[in-house]
Amino acid sequence: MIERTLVLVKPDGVRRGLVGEVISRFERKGLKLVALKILRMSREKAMDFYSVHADKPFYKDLVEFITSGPIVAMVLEGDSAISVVRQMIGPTDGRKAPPGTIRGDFALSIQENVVHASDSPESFERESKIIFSPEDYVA
Ligand code: FUP
Repeated sequence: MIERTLVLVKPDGVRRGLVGEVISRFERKGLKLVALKILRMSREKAMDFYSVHADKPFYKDLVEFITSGPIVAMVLEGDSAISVVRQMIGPTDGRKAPPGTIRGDFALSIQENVVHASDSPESFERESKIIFSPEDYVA
């Protein structure tokens, strides 16, 4: 089934110059970019974006981190895009993520793990609306 998913290159990935690497991996896989922007998340949007983690001990740090610098946000489209992209980024903890995944190849941290990707169609619907407007998408 053709799906869309949201990917963020987080502030650590942008600072380290990994934007091209991340986009390139998804393009080579065959996923299509349908929206793309660079932005700095406001505190309000970050709190909303990570609201599912509001009761977790790491929530405050997570909001601080995602607002610490510019991020690159994109919407990718393709067959089973949500699960394909989740496989390509690897598990949350960069130390445990297998080589060949983005986090496995570029992260050694659970917080500074280079990328975010939606984990379900419902997450995509909610998260993408925080960042993109309908006019940001290619026709
Ligand atoms: P993921 O879906 O793999 O991005 O991971 P989660 O939704 O479980 O967590 C969201 C973000 O919270 C992670 F990217 C990093 C952060 N986090 C921590 O900082 N500490 C933790 O113990 C778990 C997650």
